[in-house]
Amino acid sequence: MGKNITRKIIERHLKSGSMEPGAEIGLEIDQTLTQDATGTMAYLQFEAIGLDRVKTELSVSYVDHNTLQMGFRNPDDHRYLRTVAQRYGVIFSPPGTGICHQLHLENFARPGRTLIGSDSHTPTAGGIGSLAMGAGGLSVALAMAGEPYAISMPKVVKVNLTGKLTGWAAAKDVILHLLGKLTVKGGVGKVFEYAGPGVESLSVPERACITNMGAELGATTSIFPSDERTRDFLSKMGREDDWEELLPDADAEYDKVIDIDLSALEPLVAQPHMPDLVVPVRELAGLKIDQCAIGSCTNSSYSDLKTTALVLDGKRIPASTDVLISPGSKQVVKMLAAENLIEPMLDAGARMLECTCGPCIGMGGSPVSAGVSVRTFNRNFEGRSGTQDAQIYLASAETAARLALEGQFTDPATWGERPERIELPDEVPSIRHLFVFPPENGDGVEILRGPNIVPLEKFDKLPVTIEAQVALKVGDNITTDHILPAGPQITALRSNIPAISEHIFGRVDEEFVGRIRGMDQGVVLGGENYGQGSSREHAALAPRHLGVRAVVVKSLARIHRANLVNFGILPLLLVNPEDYDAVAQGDGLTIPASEITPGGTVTMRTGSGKSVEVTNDLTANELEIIKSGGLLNAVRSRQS
Ligand code: MIC
Ligand code: SF4
Repeated sequence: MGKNITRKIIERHLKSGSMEPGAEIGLEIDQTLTQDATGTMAYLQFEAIGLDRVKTELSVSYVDHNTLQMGFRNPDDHRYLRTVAQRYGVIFSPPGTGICHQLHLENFARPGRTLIGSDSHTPTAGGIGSLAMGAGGLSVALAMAGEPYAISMPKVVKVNLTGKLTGWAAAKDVILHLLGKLTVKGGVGKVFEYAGPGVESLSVPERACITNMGAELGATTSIFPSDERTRDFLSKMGREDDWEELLPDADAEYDKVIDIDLSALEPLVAQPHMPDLVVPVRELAGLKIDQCAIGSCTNSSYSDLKTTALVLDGKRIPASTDVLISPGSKQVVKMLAAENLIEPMLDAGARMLECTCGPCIGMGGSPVSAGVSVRTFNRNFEGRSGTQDAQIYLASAETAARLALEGQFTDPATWGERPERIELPDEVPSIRHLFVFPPENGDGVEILRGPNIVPLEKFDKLPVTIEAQVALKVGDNITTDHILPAGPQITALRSNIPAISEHIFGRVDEEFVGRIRGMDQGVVLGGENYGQGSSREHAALAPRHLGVRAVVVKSLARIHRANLVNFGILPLLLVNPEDYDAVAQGDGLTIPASEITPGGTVTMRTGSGKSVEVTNDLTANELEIIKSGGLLNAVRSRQS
């Protein structure tokens, strides 16, 4: 049987398990990345494992999410990250150098390698042919300790690209098109592997835009082949030696095929408040726009921003539209500066921000009340921008720049010629000297911690029977932004679980924390696709700190499910989805935890005597972890 590239990489890295879709496999991990908002916890956990040095081929710690440094917490975290990286052999990327995924693509990602990152958009590196997956911080800590990363063997979907992008259609429209078709849970358990004659028409940054936002499909990851265009990109980045060819066999088999004719795509936009509510831009003509934000790990490459500059050149943005631009890396800024492309953006009235996530995670740049904001980002969940009633639309850089000039949605048919599609210049300036490389031996490095960095707590084992109350009942598609909001104030508490726990579900129900504190143990009842979105393990760790012992839902998102397991929370699935209606917030629940077996069914009883059947999709290993009170306990007991 001919092999696809996903299978080829998995086969090379397989440590345990069989490659049958759905079976648990253990993968050797070559590279890891962390970012500041999830990184402090990941390195505290790595320290708790007790090794002297990371065991990976390459590990990088980026600081890009919270660089506002309002008060001591943030800078304390950054200093901890710098010193802990030096101590254990991790490369450190200082605040402002760039967004982790953009920097990793430019500087470190390699075709054929495995990468896990404590950020859900780690699949960006799939654009260069890495098998790159988002994970919780603890999973990344264990990978740095040389442990295999456990996932369920994904199905592989071939996305067969034909034709070529035309007019104002961009790579972003490829992934928006897929999201509109498949929805935010359409990718669960799958890898999207791009293939077909249309692949070669896309540059590596365009491919990376597509694999980046594959995260919004709920996919395990997305990947492109490594071909001559990949080689060209790596050689321009001064890394031709990192190239290897990685193509599917001519007779490669896939679990499913989806065809996309690139020539037929038009500019698309995702409407509030989900990335899958996709419509053509033309359908919104006439809607006034208060803000445009261009950047984020999806669309902050040199080609995105050069296109933006060319669209804005010589024009003036209306004063009623605020335009913010955050480049993906200092390398991008240097290239734009070298070609005098910053001036047209400034002259048009746009604001240049630091090379960070910025408005994407609500770090400033919040829209006006009920404001319409067109963003080149990947998520438009309600409230994520920092303005609860803002209306966030997601589009490509060219669409956002063009709409910024109009101050309202217009039909792309009226936009005239688009600027030429941008290729990297032959000479790309390096910023490699800005990374802090670790010494050969970090023994003498002192790790500096501020008062915001609170040591990890030890969790108890799963009780034989969970006697709990339903602390909260929520609906479908609950995101980790609902569970733990982002923004500068709350993200500054990522290294302090007791403090950040005060904000759990704060945006959904302000009473939640007070209520669960009054209970011995709590359960969260949810609908479909519970925990979609970010990889922040705090969305499992902090609820566990507050006493959540189980979530009972219709279905779960992959990374959040893994985080629940890592912190000893039972992820239970309703056997009959209609039982969701039979259980109310505040109901007592008795769960016979010790009777739970992998894939088995048990009966929960409610306070009013109703029986509700729940099952699970846990492996024996995962169940063992939960019973031990979480992965760190399980690893400690395996080591003793
Ligand atoms: C996000 O885009 O939601 C984030 C912020 O990058 C998160 C990580 C985090 O919450 O720290 C993610 O995508 O994993
Ligand atoms: Fe940063 Fe936004 Fe990308 Fe998350 S999605 S890594 S917040 S730019």
